[in-house]
Amino acid sequence: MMEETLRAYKERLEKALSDLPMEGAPDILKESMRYSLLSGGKRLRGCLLLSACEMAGGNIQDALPFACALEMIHAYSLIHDDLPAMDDDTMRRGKPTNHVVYGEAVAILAGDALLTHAFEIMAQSAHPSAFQALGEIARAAGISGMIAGQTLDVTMEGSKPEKELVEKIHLGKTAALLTAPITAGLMLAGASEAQIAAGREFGMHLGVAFQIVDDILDLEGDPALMGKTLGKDQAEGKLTWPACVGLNQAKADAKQHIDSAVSALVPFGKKAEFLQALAISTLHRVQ
Ligand code: GRG
Repeated sequence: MMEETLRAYKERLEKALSDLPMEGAPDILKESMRYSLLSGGKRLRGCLLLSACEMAGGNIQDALPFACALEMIHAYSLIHDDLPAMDDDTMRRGKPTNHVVYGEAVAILAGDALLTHAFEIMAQSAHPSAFQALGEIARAAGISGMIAGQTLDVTMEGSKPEKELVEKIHLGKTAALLTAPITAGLMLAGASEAQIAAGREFGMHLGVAFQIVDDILDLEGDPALMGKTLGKDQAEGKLTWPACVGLNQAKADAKQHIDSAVSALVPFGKKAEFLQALAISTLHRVQ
């Protein structure tokens, strides 16, 4: 049931992403943007936004440009994260990374273009809550959200893994872009302040759990399923949750965060079942 709903959201999103207008872009830029944007991926952020909007009685069609925007921002962050100056990765989603195929200059520009284009797409929405949702997504992607987390991640590499610092990194680099789809989706559905606060609580716990599981998968995952090189975190002195608390405690903590995420959505009753099941499924993910 959860898988079927997820498949339907994903299909809707894939079509919208594939149909995105990119007029005026030079062919090589368009090709590089589409290479990363349409290269698979779980589409978690886009699906979270569509389902949060539906959970609060909103219209999926109104939410679609914002779901696409989140996937564009996510794709940009992965392109830049894979660059030699950052994580220096050659494989992503089972394919060569963007800069390996198009060169560093075009990859940087494709990332910049995806980020900018995401805001152009959202700005075209005439929905009464469009500006509020756009602001929410900008904050999550920006200087106190994803960029803050990534800055700490890159600059604190090799330092002592302290729980408080690692949680701050996880809240920024990962949880911010998993919370914004929920809160923005709820805003587009005209949800109340209390509902948005509950959604924020859900997103933050889901996001932190998602990154803990990502850290665990770097240690014990299957590179073929993950579609990228694993085992780099330890070698590079990355500040991961298992490095702070050990592997077994990290697994327990991920479960605890998912339990808290599930509880946060109780006020939505049965309508929250999809998002609750999706959150639980991330604990057992293999990719
Ligand atoms: C501004 C130069 C510049 C760079 C920005 C902010 C940033 C670079 C990168 C974001 C940091 C990052 C990659 C965090 C990790 C989050 C994470 C676990 C990503 C993988 O997400 P999935 O598993 O990927 O949802 P798929 O492939 O399924 O979409």
